[in-house]
Amino acid sequence: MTTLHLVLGDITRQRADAIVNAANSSLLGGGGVDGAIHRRGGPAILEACRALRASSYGGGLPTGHAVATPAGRLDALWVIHTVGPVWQGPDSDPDPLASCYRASLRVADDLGARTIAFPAISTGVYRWPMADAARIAVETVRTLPTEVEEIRFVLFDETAYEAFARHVD
Ligand code: AR6
Repeated sequence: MTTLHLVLGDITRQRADAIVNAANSSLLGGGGVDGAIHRRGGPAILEACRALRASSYGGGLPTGHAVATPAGRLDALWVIHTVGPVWQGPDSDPDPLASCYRASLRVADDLGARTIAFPAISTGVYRWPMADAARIAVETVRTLPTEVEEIRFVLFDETAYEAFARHVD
């Protein structure tokens, strides 16, 4: 059985088997969650990302895909990097965003992770409206078969928390 939890806070302060990073396709860092994860997790994460770029992901990680690295100094075993889509307006296809959650959970299952912490992917620099992103996130993880026992959404502010709370009992 999988339980869903919402937490208001900083994802880099979470303890979980896997922490999900809202990365970009370069895997080489950025702002927002990505910057915070690399800062607190230390250079081991970037080193592992560089190794991925030099091997399986020479062209970068495509949107909607996910890949794991060690978590460095974070209180986690792995960071699962996924690349959200950039909001292109009301006609934006929601599937790549749903795919980030599906792919991340698949990677978590492959790793044997039992707890996973997600940020609100695409809702910062990539501008996806929070209400819509929250609905997509919760509906996607709810309907996916997984061995993960706890899925935690870590929301950075009250607006994000409330948007997710609307979809979680
Ligand atoms: N903990 C939890 N949530 C956070 C944190 C944190 N420490 N910091 C920000 N948020 P973003 P994106 C929230 O921009 O939209 C990067 O430069 C934030 O308020 O991190 O997928 C990457 O390298 C927002 O609600 O990710 C990419 O280039 C949510 O996390 C690009 O940004 C996601 O914001 C990815 O953009």
